[in-house]
Amino acid sequence: KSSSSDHPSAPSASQLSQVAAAIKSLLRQPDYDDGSAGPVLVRLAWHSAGTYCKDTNTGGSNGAGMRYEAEGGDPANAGLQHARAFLEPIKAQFPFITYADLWTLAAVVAIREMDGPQISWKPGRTDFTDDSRIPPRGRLPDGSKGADHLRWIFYRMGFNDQEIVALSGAHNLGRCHSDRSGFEGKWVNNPTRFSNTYFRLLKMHDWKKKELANGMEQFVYVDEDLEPEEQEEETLMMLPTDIALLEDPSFRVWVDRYAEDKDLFFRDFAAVFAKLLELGIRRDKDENVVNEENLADGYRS
Ligand code: CCH
Repeated sequence: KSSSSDHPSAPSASQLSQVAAAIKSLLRQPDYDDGSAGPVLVRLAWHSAGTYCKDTNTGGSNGAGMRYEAEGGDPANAGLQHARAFLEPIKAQFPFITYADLWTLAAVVAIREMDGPQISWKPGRTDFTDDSRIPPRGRLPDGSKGADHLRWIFYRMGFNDQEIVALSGAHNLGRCHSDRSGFEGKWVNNPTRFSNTYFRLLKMHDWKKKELANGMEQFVYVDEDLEPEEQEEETLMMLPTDIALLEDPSFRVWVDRYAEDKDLFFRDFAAVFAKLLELGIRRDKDENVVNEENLADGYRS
């Protein structure tokens, strides 16, 4: 066997199942948001990977750069310290797992526990030991923009239009927080259960532009049949980027298909989320991660 097979940080299958069990048991958080850590854990994994640039092969989920101020303090990552804090006891209990593996595995476990698809995931990511390889800010999407922006951001990672729409279906989960992104509210009524409801609501409702107190614009749907207090409670929202999926003809094809066919959405989401988590990660034929340190040691895959 080549030396690369003895990857120092690759945990065994039984070690990983212990970590997965521990992640499952922390998902229920009665005092946090909608009672689950799941949605914010999914966003942590996505933002850790979504910095990838295929032309320069920089960014991506290897490294866990959000532990450093340069990335963790990016306003685009506001609120994700909660996700990292939820996972800290697991890292303490299982020091053999890297942060980069833990953050990505947590999302995969959370999605499955929230009734979503099983997503394939591989260990072996390493953690940066300084902030010298952290990608520049500005690589994550801005919710106030439109279809051109989405393409500019996601094409850079190597995704196509269908994959952009499938990934966006993650907005079935969780909510916007006015003190994090400045947007406010949730996309679906049950934001801790993974499904294709986001696509169905996107098509079904007559979304109205609303200016928030902070001057930001989002889209809302208000059920006029409800009492005013109930309306406040039940108001659902969409970001301008979500509405762009509805209005752009090439994105719209996939909104329609995913709204109709939950199984297709689950299959496509599982494939594209697995791809997201592997961006920028090079593996040898034994699936071990090839990183700059072992390349520097003369390693060849
Ligand atoms: Fe997202 N997302 N996201 N998103 N997102 C937000 C919350 C979540 C955009 C903007 C926002 C993806 C794509 C996009 C989740 C998963 C994914 C928020 C609210 C904004 C704004 C943040 C806050 O205030 O806390 C934009 C723009 C895009 C462009 O495509 C993709 C891709 C994924 C995953 C596959 C999840 C989950 C949340 C909920 C987080 C929570 O804390 O509840």
